[in-house]
Amino acid sequence: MICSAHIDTFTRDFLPPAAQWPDFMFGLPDLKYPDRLNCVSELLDRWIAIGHGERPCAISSAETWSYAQLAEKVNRIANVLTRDFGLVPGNRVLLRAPNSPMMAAAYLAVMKAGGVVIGTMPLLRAKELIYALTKAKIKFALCEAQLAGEMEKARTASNDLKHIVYWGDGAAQSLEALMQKSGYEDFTPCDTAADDVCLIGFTSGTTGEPKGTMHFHRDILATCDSYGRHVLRAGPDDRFIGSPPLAFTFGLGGLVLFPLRAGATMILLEKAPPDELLAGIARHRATICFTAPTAYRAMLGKLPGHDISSLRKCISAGEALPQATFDAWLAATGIKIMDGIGATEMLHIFIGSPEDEIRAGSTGRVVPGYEAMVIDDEGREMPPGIVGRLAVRGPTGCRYLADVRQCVYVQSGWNVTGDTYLMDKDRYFFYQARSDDMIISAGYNIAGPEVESALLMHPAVAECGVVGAPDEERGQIVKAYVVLRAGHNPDSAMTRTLQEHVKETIAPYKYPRAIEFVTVLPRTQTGKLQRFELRRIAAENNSRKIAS
Ligand code: 3UK
Repeated sequence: MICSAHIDTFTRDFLPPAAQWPDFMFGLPDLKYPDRLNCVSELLDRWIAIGHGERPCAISSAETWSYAQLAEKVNRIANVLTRDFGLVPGNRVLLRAPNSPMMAAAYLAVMKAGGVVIGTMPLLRAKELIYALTKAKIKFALCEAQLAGEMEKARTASNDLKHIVYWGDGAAQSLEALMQKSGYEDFTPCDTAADDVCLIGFTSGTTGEPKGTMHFHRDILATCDSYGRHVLRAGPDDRFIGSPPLAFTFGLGGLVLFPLRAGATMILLEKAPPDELLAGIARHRATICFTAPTAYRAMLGKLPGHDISSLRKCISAGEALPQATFDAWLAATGIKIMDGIGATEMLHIFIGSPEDEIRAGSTGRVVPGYEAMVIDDEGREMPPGIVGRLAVRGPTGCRYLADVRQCVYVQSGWNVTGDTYLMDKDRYFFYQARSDDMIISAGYNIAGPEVESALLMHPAVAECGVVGAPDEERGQIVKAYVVLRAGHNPDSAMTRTLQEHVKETIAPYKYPRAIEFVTVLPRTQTGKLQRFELRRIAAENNSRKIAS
């Protein structure tokens, strides 16, 4: 029995019962961690100890911190939390800020002090903050002052939250002011167990209430030592940039954990819409970019005028990377985008291949350290070539905070992500759809993303979303919502052109019988297409049609 360092045992008390855990696998030699482990010692302090302290670590538009400077900020924040506010190991701390070196420092400080960090997206409203505060019984918050509005509203409505410390406003009691005390520059890492919880990632909650996924100190290193080391393969000269918020584990891994594990540099942009991401890559000579497929598409139109020759690796996740996007990016930049599927439950990417093994149209092969298979509705493993549900297990996995949906995600020791996949004989995985996004039209199963990929191959299409619309005769029909590129007309001739294009590209029965032209598509803060929203619109339109 490993001895927890948590004095506040809340996260341990609300872990799922052992029988509902996924199987964890540590076969890879890189994944053998000692029983006592604080991930921040490994990610950050180790570099100082081996003389890497003067290397650039965190860059924002305003400043550059070396490894030693970041480590000192982390120590100072950890001292403020424990000495000024009485944080004890196991306490939860909510963070609220745009991506910035200070936000990264706050993440690391909470974990170094043995606390449990809960990052939140800047756009969240008080209602969503209160949900997290209540669900995870959070007493402390660190917040960038510009985001105080919703934070204060949440404070009044929360029984749990006792202390909010702001930074960035120059106030006498600001976090920076408190950090200045002498003696705060050093902090001994809390002697946590490898399996003490250090992070709760909330899922985006597109289907019901957000779920809190709990991750251990060892999980933080495991994602770096599986995907990071074996697929991404970054080095100390790499400079990481990207758009996902750190509150989204895709962003935390890609912009903080992987760079630190490699001794590299993180470039943290407060806002990274396509223009600013491109400008950031050029200005800071970024070498590795993490973002979503839509952002690669949007950047394609804006490449002229930006010198992105420093870039050597591009990673895409969050939703499927259509082949048209892969091809266009390769043609424009010479870089093969590395697609990878990850999930908040799994912490980061578990299927995805290094550049030299990429096959266009496939998410890739399983990441070393993980196992993946396609199963049928009864949970039986399917041979190559059969479409079914994706199941995965490895060093990380799903542990929901007090949530009955644990038994939906974890079945017989496997994490069942809710995605439909096909694996070929070479063990490459091909994404089909979210299991609940399959369109069933006149008895045919049609995967919306496949129709989207076909549409995106047409030069007139900028963005699109394909869902099932209710239809009396066929049950559902394939309906496409299309954003056209500038200079193309949203008329019936275009509808026919696109329908013909799909029929010529994939099996004709999959063509969109209805096409609606729109100017934007509904997306989550993490860049995912909100298909449920399109389905709702499609169903509403339909009932209006029936009524009229
Ligand atoms: C979908 C993909 C096809 C898939 C995430 C990388 O997206 C992340 O986490 P979420 O919890 O969503 C998980 C679900 O998103 N998805 C993600 N990547 C792909 N579908 N191709 C992909 N490449 O439905 C999955 O089940 O928001 C991604 C790293 C960390 C993450 N949290």
